[in-house]
Amino acid sequence: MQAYLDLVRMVLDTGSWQENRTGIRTLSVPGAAMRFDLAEGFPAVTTRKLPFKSAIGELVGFLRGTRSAADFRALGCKVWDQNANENQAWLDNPYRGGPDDLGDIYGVQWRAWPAYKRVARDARAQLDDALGKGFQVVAETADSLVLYKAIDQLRQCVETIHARPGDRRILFHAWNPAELDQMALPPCHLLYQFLPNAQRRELSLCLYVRSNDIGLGAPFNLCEAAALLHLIGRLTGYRPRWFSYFIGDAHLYENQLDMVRTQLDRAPLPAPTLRIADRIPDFNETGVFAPEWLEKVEPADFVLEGYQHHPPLTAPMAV
Ligand code: UFP
Repeated sequence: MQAYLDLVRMVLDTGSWQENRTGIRTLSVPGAAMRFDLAEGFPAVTTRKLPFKSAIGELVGFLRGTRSAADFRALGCKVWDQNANENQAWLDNPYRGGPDDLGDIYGVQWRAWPAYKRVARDARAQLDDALGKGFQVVAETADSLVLYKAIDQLRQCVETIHARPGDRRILFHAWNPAELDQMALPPCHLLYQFLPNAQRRELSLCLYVRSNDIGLGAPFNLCEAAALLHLIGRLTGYRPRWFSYFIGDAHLYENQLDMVRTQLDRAPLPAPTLRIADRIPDFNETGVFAPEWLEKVEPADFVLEGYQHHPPLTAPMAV
């Protein structure tokens, strides 16, 4: 995790102070990146204790399309409680469905992106094509039909890795402009692209994060995305390899500076490894292609092995 410590150092050394909606200033840098070779180990922060169970609980919630902080809590993740129930802008939002509701956040877009098509009334071939792909007519206007389908982007990615690994279009997106106003928090990690290497049977991932809290958010987001890459690699029979992590606004909140400075005084420890439970079939070993494990997987199926870390450190999360 030297790459993470280098990023912290870079933000401390070159960042400039910015005001933002949370009321807590940040030291910010516009544009940053990290790259990890997952063959060398799992990118868990070692200069403090990573909240691994919480991060995995959140990932599993996303995989199930969860939109309730109560569901995240049941999976072992409490990070959504404040966003659901204490952020005044969300409490006043007409789309909030009651206590614990988070709206159409990440997982809803990953697993059920609401997609519409408009087809001219006389375009019979287009209509047949859309109906064949699972769209349904939901409205009519004088000259056209409106069709709807919830797109499972993640499942489509897994199926494409399996069927056409040379495809350069294997990605899923959470930034749905039509629904940004229906979310407790617009997505931060928002674009995931998978890059299979069929010859080496290696799978790589590029992730784009528009806004990243480097103290608390980045270690969490790194862990989740790397675990997702491991899971998808297992389901498709690919070894996880390069994980590239691109950040738009990379920032440290003023009230986290002590925490990260303490981390810079600590020497990073060897990277742990991630083990995924045997019950989840490895396509290479079993020949069983079972993408339904995307929603059947449980937090306990992810185990961090050989994790050495320095003592825990905490800082408040800006909401
Ligand atoms: N944030 C992350 N990672 C996440 C997430 C939030 O770093 O996965 F959901 C941080 C980034 C930023 C704040 O500090 O939360 C979101 O605020 P904004 O929408 O104003 O960028």
